[in-house]
Amino acid sequence: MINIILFGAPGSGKGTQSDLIVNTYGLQHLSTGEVLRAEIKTGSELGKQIDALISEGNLVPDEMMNGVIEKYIASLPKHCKGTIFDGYPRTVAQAVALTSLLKKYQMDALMIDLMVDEQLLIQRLIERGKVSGRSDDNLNTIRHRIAVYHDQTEPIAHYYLRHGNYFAVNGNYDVEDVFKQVKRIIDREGKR
Ligand code: B4P
Repeated sequence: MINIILFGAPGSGKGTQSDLIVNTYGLQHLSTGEVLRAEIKTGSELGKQIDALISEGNLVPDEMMNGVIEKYIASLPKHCKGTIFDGYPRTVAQAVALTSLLKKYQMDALMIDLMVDEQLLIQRLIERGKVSGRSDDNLNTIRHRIAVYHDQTEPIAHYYLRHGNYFAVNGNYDVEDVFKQVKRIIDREGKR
């Protein structure tokens, strides 16, 4: 079993690489961004609150996200090959919660950090905004999301670095070239 935390700034390619990993390795995929967008689509009161936070480029509260992950891990089939955590954890509190949850089920996870230059992140998200219809893919919100990433999310990389299960990838290349790097890490670490 291999659990992978796909990490990186907004637009670094977490969702894109997750799809390739799922197709190649048959892992389960949990995108917290997708879970939240699905809740917004239901039109529920909770969805409205989430929508207001995401549209401004802010994170949703840790307790809400940790609850989602707890339910997800408890529902995993016994013989699954592992999970890609796409967009989670995004704060140190979420990282601490994930570590203790995985421990409870005798599991661990490695982190793959997709490192992309800021100008390229902005360019990709502006491009995606032309077709995604996402309320957070506009220049002002993108800038705020990147600032939130540096402030609240980036410190998690040090947490995994300290625990010795951190791997960086140069995410500036095209999708296939980034995937080659990701694949090398999974093939090597999956054998341990
Ligand atoms: P997410 O849905 O996680 O999305 P993201 O960070 O915007 O994008 P991602 O990195 O997946 O980029 P993608 O592959 O699509 O988060 C959305 C929001 O939800 C957050 O801002 C937050 O408010 C909330 N949220 C989610 N999880 C949370 C949590 N745990 N706690 C609190 N709040 C949470 O790539 C972007 C674009 O680039 C695409 O158009 C793609 O085609 C293109 N692209 C990708 N790789 C490329 C490459 N190598 N070359 C060229 N183009 C590439």
